[in-house]
Amino acid sequence: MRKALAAIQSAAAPDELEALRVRLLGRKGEVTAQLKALGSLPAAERPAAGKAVNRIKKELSAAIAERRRALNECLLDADLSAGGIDASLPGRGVLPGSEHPISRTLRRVRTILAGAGFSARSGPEIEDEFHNFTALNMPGNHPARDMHDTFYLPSGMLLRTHTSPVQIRSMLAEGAPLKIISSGRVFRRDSDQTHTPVFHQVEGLAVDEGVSLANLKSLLHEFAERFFERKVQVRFRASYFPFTEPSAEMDVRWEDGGWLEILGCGMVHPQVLRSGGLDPERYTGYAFGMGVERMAMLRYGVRDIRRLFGNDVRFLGQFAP
Ligand code: 2NL
Repeated sequence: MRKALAAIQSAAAPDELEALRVRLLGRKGEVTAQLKALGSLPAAERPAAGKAVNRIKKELSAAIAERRRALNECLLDADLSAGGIDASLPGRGVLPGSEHPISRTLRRVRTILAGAGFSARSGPEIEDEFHNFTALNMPGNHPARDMHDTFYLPSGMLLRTHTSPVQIRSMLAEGAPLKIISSGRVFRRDSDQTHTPVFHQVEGLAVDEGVSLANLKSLLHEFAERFFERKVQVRFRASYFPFTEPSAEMDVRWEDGGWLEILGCGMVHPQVLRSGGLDPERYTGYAFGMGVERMAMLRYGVRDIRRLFGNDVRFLGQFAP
């Protein structure tokens, strides 16, 4: 027994240890032979002898297992210090990514409007006062400028407070007719349950001869039904924006019977057409704008806007298509 234990301790490689195990505990091994020999003992001696052999078998098994573990560890250490790869480690695991709910909503809105003939335009996030305010019928002393909580840069430029300056630039660069959407990040100094300093807008603008309020209403009704994927009732409530006249807000009838505001719209103010280089005697236009976060919250039932910006993968993973 002591010799067997010593042999196990000094086994230098897994193969050697395995040969030892077969010799001791295998079917034709020494311990097995002793177990078989029990049958030829006098009946009175059998229980005690049997117990002793079984104890030896257990001890040897344990010693072999321990030695095998130690040998494997040595091999792994040698492998690692030789710069090898530890194939015994579990993989890191790969979590599938998913499109952000804001991106999904933005893509959805753009796709629907593209289907209605609007093509996308983009412009700078750092703007000047003219394109962000003055051209939109908000002169220097206009109170609506305060409501926009603008971030001003030391240079006198500003972070755009809406995507409308893109539409002004497009009117100036391309003239009429025009049927475009602009979307992207906008910036306002505001932060609470329903406001973040950076958020996303989509705006649409259609200018041509004979564009009417009826055109605007039918487009937006159709848009709401495609966005929410069901027949919806809508209503237009009179409102005010400096850049449209008349102005309205569109509400959608919700499942609980209440009305929910989803966007603002109106006929482009003649002064704004003029700032865009267009003749308001010849052309009319409609425009609308919506907050992408608000649309995403309505569609996905998110209550706190900050969830959309928390980058919590447990939250974001729920929006895989
Ligand atoms: C809202 C409402 C609106 C517009 C945006 C617009 C742009 C030009 C001329 C006239 Cl260049 N109007 N944009 C018009 C009405 C409403 O946005 O609630 N946005 C989140």
